[in-house]
Amino acid sequence: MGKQESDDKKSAVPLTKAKNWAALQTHYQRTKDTHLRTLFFDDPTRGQTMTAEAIGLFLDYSKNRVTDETIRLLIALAEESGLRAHIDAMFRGDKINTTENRAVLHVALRAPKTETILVDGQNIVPQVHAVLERMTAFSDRLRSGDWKGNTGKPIRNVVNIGIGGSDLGPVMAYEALKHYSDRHLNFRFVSNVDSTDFAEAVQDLDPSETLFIVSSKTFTTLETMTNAHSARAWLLQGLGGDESAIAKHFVAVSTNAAEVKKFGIDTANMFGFWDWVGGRYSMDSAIGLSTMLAVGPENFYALLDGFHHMDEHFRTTPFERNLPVLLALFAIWNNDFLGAQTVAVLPYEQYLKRFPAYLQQLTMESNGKHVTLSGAEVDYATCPIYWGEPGTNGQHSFYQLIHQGTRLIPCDFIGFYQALNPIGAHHDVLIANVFAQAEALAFGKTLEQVKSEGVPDWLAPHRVFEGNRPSNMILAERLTPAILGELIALYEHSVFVQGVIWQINSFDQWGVELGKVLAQRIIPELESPSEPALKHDSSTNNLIERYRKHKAKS
Ligand code: G6Q
Repeated sequence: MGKQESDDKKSAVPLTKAKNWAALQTHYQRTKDTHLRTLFFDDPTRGQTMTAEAIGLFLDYSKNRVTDETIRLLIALAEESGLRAHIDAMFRGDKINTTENRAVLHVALRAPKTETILVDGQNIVPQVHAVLERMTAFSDRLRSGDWKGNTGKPIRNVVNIGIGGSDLGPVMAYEALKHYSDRHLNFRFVSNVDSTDFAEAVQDLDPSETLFIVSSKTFTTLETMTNAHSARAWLLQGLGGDESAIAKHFVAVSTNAAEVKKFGIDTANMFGFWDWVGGRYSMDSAIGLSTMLAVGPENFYALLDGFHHMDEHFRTTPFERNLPVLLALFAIWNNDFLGAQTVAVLPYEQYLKRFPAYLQQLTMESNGKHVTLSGAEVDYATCPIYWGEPGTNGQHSFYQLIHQGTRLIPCDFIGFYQALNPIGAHHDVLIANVFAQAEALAFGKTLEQVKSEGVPDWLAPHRVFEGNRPSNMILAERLTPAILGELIALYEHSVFVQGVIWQINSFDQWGVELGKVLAQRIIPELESPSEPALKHDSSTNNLIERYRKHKAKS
């Protein structure tokens, strides 16, 4: 980080002292009692005008508790926060991840070959495409059966071993794009250090037809290395202990060639990426190798195109029509002014069943921060809790709380005009439900309405829906690889915008560290044959002693 940059960061006006923050607070006090029913009654065109459409995505934001003035002030806040300069700095490759002194260039992973993006004076775009070409060649060989296992059989099973950013993206993309995948290949994903995860993933697999992808940026992550070693032992046991089998059955995705080699994987079978790709922003790097193997290089390139379309939309579109910016500003409004503590992401598309889990890491690891870039404690709420399930399933469980509970839960609904597996009336029923949910949340049902339906007085309060629950509706034609790329990049950039406004570093994750360090200390205490001298607090000491007493003696 240059001195100038650090001085700029230090001199940023604290968010709560920003002119437009104060203006938004006043505005909130003035408008907080206005119901969405009133906003829609006062402006019958609201449902058409409060929408934005670009690159095949349609956003209806009319059911947020906002007026034109709210949006004007939120955009003014974004401008006052220097959002434009921050966007340019990210795309230019400035080291905006200041606590790790790194550039943040997931946008380079999907940049066309003709672009130039410099990191430390070097154009990184050719390196990105070189890896993509190697991935393509490998995918073609494996998918065609040309890549053979040690006994000469083609590969039928692909097991990705990775965790966090090296797992959630690959799993989500595999599920999301299953429609486009080669059904002759089986895909499994092992992440948890719980041995059940590995055992169940391989229990019906033939080692001679199985390829492991060890996906780890650092190649030192405890869970991944533990699973990789178990995979190695399982494979060697199944193939008669022939060490030369490793080269045919293991590939690595990593930035750490030395550790890959140490593990015994030929670096010719390693697909690299770079320190300017954060784990949770890496699914479109070589970490997406399992995705490419599943859907083929052409679909993978279409996915990258989708990401890139959103990058360009984000970089060049005025804020008032900029989808990630709008999504971020409503999130800030709901979080910091309306006091919402969570956001529910509710895709009405079964293939997106892992999308909420993926977004949990993207949003909460990025913006779950309590100090600003300059190290000052924030005096406002940062990242809300993200969660969700596909519709309509959630409607029959937790939606009750969204409709009638005491907490405000803004919802992002995602739906498609066309089903990938059209059968009878299913899709109309599905989409009727998502529209109905957003309608019910916004407008509710008053006591008068309930009574007019003949509901007795004693029952009426239970049947009242307050409404005024905000939601976004995101629609697209159908779930294609390109649309998936756009959706992911939409949230990536929305997270970035929120981080800029909150003045935090969205790209480090120091919070993950402490537990890791403490676990390393406890492992030998659990394994030690003699009683260890425990120096933890009384609770941790007691738990360790109890576990040692009761654990199965192996
Ligand atoms: C993501 C985080 C984290 C990381 C995992 C796996 O942004 O950094 O989830 O992806 O801890 O790390 P490795 O890829 O190094 O194994």
